[in-house]
Amino acid sequence: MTIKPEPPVRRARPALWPARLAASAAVTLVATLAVASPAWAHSRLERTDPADGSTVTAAMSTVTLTFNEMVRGQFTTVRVTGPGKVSYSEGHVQVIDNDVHQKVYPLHSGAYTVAWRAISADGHPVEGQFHFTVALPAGQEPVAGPPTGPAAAAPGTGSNRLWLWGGAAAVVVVIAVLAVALTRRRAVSGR
Ligand SMILES: [Cu+2]
Repeated sequence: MTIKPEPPVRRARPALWPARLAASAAVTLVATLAVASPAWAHSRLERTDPADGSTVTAAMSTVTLTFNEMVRGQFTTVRVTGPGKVSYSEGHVQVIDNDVHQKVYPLHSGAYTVAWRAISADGHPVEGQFHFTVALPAGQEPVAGPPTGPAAAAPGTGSNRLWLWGGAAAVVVVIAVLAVALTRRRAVSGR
């Protein structure tokens, strides 16, 4: 009596490979986005008017940011926040060559933060902020100011990353749907 050895059980699960492939592709993509996104920032802020840390002693109507290259006007924002967290930005930015101009309401004496966000010529977002102080001579405080109300959240804070993650999530969903479709097809066709 001979005992035939059992053939090794092959637990082939071909229906799973598209899902695994898709999952690893999705993980790679998300990791790439998360790691690479800050490094894509190509446009660089070279100087500002008023300069970072400077003190302004006369009335001014425009804040100017000069970049090393032209930035896109669309989606480029400059929020000038002053005393009482009030936004002094008036209207949208105007982009002329490498300069981004932001009109401001008459500035009162106090500390100001300029939070900016720009889209590089190559489409990559960059952002940052700088500060300046307004110290007007006695009797020269403007009567009018910006419309009252607390400034909204600084532009670009988080929203840029949120957008990236949203895009990555959408890609993952699409890949997952494709993987399910592939798996179904294999199952129906009897592998
Ligand atoms: Cu870039």
